[in-house]
Amino acid sequence: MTAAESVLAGDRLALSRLLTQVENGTESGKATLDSLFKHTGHAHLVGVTGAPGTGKSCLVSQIALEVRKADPALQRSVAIVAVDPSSPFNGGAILGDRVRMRDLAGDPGVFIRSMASRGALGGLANATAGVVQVLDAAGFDLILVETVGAGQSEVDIARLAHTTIVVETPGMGDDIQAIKAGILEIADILVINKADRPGVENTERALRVNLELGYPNGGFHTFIEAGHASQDAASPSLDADVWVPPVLKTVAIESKGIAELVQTIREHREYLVKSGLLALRDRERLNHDFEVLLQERLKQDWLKTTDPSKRDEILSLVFDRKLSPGQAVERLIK
Ligand SMILES: Nc1nc2c(ncn2[C@@H]2O[C@H](COP(=O)(O)OP(=O)(O)O)[C@@H](O)[C@H]2O)c(=O)[nH]1
Ligand SMILES: [Mg+2]
Repeated sequence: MTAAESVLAGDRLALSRLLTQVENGTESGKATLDSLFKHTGHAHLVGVTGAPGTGKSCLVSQIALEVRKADPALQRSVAIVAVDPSSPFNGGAILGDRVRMRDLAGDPGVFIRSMASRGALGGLANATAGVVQVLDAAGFDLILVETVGAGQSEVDIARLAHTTIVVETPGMGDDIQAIKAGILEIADILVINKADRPGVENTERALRVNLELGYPNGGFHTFIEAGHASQDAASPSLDADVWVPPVLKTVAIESKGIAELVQTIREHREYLVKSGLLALRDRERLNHDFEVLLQERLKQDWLKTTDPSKRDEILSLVFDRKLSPGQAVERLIK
């Protein structure tokens, strides 16, 4: 059996090995990923982002537990990817909660993976995209990706995910901070975790006020999405109701609010399917991946046929302000 066949057959060891290869960007990993691509497109991808310590790991494992127990007949499988090099998934809350850890770990329908490295060429975002693709091909119905909310990674995860959950805690979202971070622009669902703590009402009010600023006509996201949409069949139907991100309260360590959160994820997916946005986002993401690879490939090919000393020579003219970067590129290409 090839590695791809083993993964498709549900071999967990083969899956782990492949994920390591994909993370490290090895040639055989890439080749297997290519051969698995036609099996992707089935999973629902949920990104969970927020500041360190907001309870993302707790929430993610609670969501997994809820999905596994909610509808046993469906046997929906869940994969968790933790993208937080500073605090691996098993180093945080999960270990502090051994009973639930055991629940998850003993469940063959749940697979947990921490991104061990920062990713080889193309960085963490690229490595994460590959890992998610493998898990999708391996047949997981729901893939939860936990990332630390820090600038670019949030945007990357929003591009990757169908549903982006932004996690706040009381005392964190009380000012205009949330908007500054551009967080509301990527949130499909806002969660105030640690709702057992004081100040929940303030956080909730602040988030709602910010949301109203973002949705003056109730159409913030629609506007953004429509800007990307071409006039083809995948354009979202204008009749579809606009999705205004709901604000939910949870206490992850007490499993409170989790069923509602899972229900909201389900509703968001239904909304995406009905409005045509699911297909649109999928196309946008694949288009982006294609563009990135094309650029990288053309650059690599070009570098192979170019004398590096010529490049340095022209670059030094830029350093001396004799050429602009634009002029330097033109001269080098000619
Ligand atoms: N009081 C309270 N503590 C929580 C809640 N959820 C998580 N925590 C605690 O917050 C800490 C950080 O949680 P963790 O899931 O590791 O946060 P992450 O860094 O966002 O992944 C842990 O000590 C958790 O036990 C909650 O709802 N209420
Ligand atoms: Mg964590």
